[in-house]
Amino acid sequence: GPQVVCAGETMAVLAPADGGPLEHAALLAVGVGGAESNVATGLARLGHRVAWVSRVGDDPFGRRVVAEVAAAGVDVSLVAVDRDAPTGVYLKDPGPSGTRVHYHRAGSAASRLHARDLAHPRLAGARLLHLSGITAALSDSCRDLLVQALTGRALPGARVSFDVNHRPALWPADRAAPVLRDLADHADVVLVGLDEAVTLWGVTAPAAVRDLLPGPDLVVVKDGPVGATALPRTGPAVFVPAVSVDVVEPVGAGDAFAAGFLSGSLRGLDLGSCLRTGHLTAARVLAVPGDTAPPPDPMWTARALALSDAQWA
Ligand code: KDG
Repeated sequence: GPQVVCAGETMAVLAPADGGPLEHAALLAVGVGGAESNVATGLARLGHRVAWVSRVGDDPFGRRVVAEVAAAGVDVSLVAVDRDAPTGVYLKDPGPSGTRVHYHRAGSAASRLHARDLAHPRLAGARLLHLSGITAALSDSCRDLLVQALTGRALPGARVSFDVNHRPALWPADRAAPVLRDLADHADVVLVGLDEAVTLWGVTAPAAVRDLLPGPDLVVVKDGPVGATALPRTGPAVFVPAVSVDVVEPVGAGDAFAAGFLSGSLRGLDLGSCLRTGHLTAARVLAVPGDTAPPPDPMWTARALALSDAQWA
């Protein structure tokens, strides 16, 4: 069975082929994106056995989504095909102040995910279950899946990692803040952007985020191009600066960071090496228009992990 299980919605992505604003686009490029399947493909490409649990519509985009996730080496055998609900779609609208997203996902097949979708004997031995706060905004049954999983009832024995992933286009900060805080506090590992923590909870420093979330063994606070801080329950916090990249399109970089970080953690690396692996993996996605990218070459990663802190920075 898989070592890691990721569960959540994945959509077809339509983005202007010329990288310009959607309003004037003549051609749209079709891709695939979903926070948890982005993490799943990242982990699979880093050599882990990963299953992705989801639902898609019985439609061409559903088949496209499943085919692309499977092509990265992810086990998709537990993805259900729903005959009466469509695969979600989202549009990217690049602009001078970043990429805005527009969702067409209300009532999607994946919004019908529920806790029972994780109750499969093949998943029983997994070490890690990865989830995100996006799922909490999709439907009651989706939110129940998170609650069951985070209270250890959905996949007993697996650690749970939770990426807060507040999506303002799905729900405003005032509604999301208490829900995401409570869910995150029940996880074993939490990943959260400092920008998100500011918007949701009004905290502006990694240590303050940690104070807000006493439950998890580990909280990782990401501060974009500055770097990321891992704050364990006991022991000192570890900060590692990000690698500098020319950003082509940022969507998916957080998921790639999560894949790299969690890969390091599954391999038993120290926190600094986990953070470095996260940064290196994120850098690859930042440099392409799509939401996922092949991870760095393992030889390259090994060399980067061997650098001293001074050489890395
Ligand atoms: O993290 C990237 C995701 O946000 C993107 O791939 C689409 O899953 C997605 C979402 O709900 O925004």
